[in-house]
Amino acid sequence: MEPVLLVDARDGWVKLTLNRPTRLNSFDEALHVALAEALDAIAANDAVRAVLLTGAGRGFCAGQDLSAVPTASDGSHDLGAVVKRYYNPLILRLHRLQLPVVCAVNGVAAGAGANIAFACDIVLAARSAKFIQAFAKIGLVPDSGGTWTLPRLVGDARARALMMLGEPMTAEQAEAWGAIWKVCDDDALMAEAERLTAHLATQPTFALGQTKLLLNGSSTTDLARQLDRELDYQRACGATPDYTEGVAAFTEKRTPRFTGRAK
Ligand code: T3D
Repeated sequence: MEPVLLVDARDGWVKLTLNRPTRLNSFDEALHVALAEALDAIAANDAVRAVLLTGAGRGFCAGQDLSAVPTASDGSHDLGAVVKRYYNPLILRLHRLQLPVVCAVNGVAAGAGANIAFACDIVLAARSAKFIQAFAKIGLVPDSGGTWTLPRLVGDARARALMMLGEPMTAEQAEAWGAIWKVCDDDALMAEAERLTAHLATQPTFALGQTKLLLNGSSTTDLARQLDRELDYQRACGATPDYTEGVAAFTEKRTPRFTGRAK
């Protein structure tokens, strides 16, 4: 049987492909477990300096597999248990991973699938892709951090309408509204996403991880505290070999050779 997650180790980066194409890569338990294990292995491996997340087939991810929601013996569903066990830890893994995570949205991203994409750092989408906050269509609230992330990306008015109406946001709207970095032609998406991830894997990884931490915290703090955090993180970056190398390369007018390390 095909693995539900394809893990493809490249030179300094890893490509993760959700691989349940006949179900539009919706999440069952096996996919959750495989993705959690892969992200934990990546976090523990200093040789990995960037991640690319994408989907197999014509969709990126249709959120929860609606045919595989765990059912108790009395026939009831505790969706809170699924969210607590799988979706919340997944979003926090992506948010806290001290590496750039690129997401290549190759097709429809619905429900949790859309919000998983928005939890990544740099999102590229195929021109034919769309993002659907499908939750209201089945009587649920948006989860996987969508109510936190989407209003910050596109503003409250758009987030509210997208979530209450469940209407698709096209890839071009997503780019124009600031929800994603870039739209690519469908046949150019993967090459562009791989090129970008490979580039990030050669960059000063420690500084990029610190940048991610600063951005993650910026909307829930005040300016004075954020300035203090920038000061601390800048001090840490200034002590890295990559800072020394970056300045030397600038002075010598050559391309820097970053190690990505903190020490
Ligand atoms: O545990 C919990 O439930 C809590 C957590 C919740 C998180 C969530 O994500 S809730 C939201 C769940 N997702 C959805 O409600 C989206 C459901 N899917 C759709 O609305 C549509 O499939 C799409 C808009 C995404 C795509 O439409 P379309 O027309 O391009 O494709 P399709 O024909 O609907 O789907 C293709 C196949 O994938 C189809 O199977 P078939 O008929 O060919 O055998 C369809 O049933 C299957 N599929 C699509 N989405 C799901 C799915 N199967 C299971 N679960 C899905 N979410």
